[in-house]
Amino acid sequence: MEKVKIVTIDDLEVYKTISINSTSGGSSSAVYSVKPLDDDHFLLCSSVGDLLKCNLTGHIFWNYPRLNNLKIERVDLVGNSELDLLVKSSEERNQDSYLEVTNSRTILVIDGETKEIAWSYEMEYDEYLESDGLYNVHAIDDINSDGKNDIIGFKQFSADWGSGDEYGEKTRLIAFSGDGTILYEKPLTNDSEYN
Ligand SMILES: [Ca+2]
Ligand SMILES: [Ca+2]
Repeated sequence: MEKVKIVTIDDLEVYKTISINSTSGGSSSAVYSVKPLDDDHFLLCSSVGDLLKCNLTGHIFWNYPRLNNLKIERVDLVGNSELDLLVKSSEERNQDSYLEVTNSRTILVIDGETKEIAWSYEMEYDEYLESDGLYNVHAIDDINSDGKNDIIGFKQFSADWGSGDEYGEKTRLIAFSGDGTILYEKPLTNDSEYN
């Protein structure tokens, strides 16, 4: 939760403090910028979160997902046999910049032949706030036998950690066909499989 303080221009007194449920994760080291749009609305961006349009009550009108630490895999996923680009966020921790996130909210596939974005996946804002995004996204062998490679990743809800439900209902494997169709999304395991 972020707090934005609004000050009067005359005497710089704080006359209002707004709470915003942003994706910055309350990182104390994040750097923020605010751009007023009109009397009631402003843009909020930070060095770790998504771009948000908010009003003075803290309501978020829209959010634009952050794509950072870009990592690209070349693999044939769509179109002709030309290699395509799977665009995601790197998961390698940069020791010099702990501001960098290590998960993907968005993944993109760019068709190697047309150079156009073939499809993209964007995790819903509320789900991203809870789960921190997709981890370990990578291309895998062709599992739906359409002649193209496919993609796998997982989501893990931090609320599950340490609560005895680390591999609970909300923590899921997600597999995409190379063409963007979700092939399955299911818990990594469940009680019966433990047994
Ligand atoms: Ca291709
Ligand atoms: Ca396939």
